[in-house]
Amino acid sequence: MSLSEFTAQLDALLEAGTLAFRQAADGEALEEARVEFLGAKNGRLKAAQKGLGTVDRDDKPAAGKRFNEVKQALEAAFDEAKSQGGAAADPRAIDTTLPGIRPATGGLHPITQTIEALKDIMGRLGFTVADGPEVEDERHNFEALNIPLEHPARDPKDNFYLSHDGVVSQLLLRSQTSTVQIRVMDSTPPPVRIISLGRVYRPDEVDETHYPMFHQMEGLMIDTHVTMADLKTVLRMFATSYLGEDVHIRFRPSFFPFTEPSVEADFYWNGSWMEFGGAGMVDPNVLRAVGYDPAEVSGFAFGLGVERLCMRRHNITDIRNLYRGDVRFLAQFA
Ligand code: FA5
Repeated sequence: MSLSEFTAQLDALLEAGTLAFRQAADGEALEEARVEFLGAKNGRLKAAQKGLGTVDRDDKPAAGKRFNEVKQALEAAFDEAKSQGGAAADPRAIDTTLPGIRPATGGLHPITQTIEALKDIMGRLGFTVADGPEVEDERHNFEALNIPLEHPARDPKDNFYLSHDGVVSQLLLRSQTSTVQIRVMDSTPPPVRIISLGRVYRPDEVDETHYPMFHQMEGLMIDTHVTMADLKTVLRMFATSYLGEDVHIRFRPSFFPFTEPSVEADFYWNGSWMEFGGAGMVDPNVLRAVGYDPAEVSGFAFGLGVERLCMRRHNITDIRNLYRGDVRFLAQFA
């Protein structure tokens, strides 16, 4: 046999053997393939080795070298197949009584979970979800909400106005979700029954219950004959649904430019009252600003702090824990 015939035979053998090892579906098939190609007695490699004796004397060193290379390559292909597919797929190679390894999965942030829960509760009370942008203009954040230019709430120091090239613009990060009330009433005739959940921004000093970015749930209901009793009923039903039947809530008289009368709502927690929202009957000036007739329709609105509700529900005593990004804290809610 010539050297080239011998090496061609070896190459074909290597290719066929490697393929057979790779394609072995389980440990048994892999063992069969091993016997066929690498078997010490009748294996195909053993058979090919016999051809070595027929190669010209001068070519023998090269032929022998090639034979050893192919032998090693075939053995390596077998070892690899064994460590990967073949042996692993063999049911006898797996101890099914060992405890499994739980895959590491992520979880939703507690505030995201809270938002979903609030949508669910309010959805059952007939409120659908509306949305608005976080970058707002002064009409939606102030003017249409009956907050005139000279009102202290519009002070640039109390808001995050956007500036461009050092010039302060008329746009700001919304300081309340009440902006969405205006957007909805501008675009839909009454009746209205919506909630809106999202981020708001204020340059507040950070402490246990204040953060410069937080979430609010706005609620708005406009119809004929909506009263303060409806507002209190809805807020009470909402609070007991989310915080439990035993939660104590109270309403205090308050003031907002866009509601009259206005209240603030508190829940009782760990020995003191905590404010969780503001609410009231929509001021006739607001109804007029969006083209509604205050003689025809009335309504209530509320804006609740989502973080504070989440904190009360899960007994989180410091709002900063929600935004530290500490996995040990967050994992409790996964
Ligand atoms: C308002 O923002 C009104 N827009 C609410 C409203 C809507 C009144 C509709 C009437 C009608 P206030 O500034 O009180 O109100 O904020 C509402 C709630 O947001 C607070 O009760 C509190 O729970 C939460 N909140 C306010 N500031 C912060 C803060 N810095 N960090 C976390 N939560 C806050």
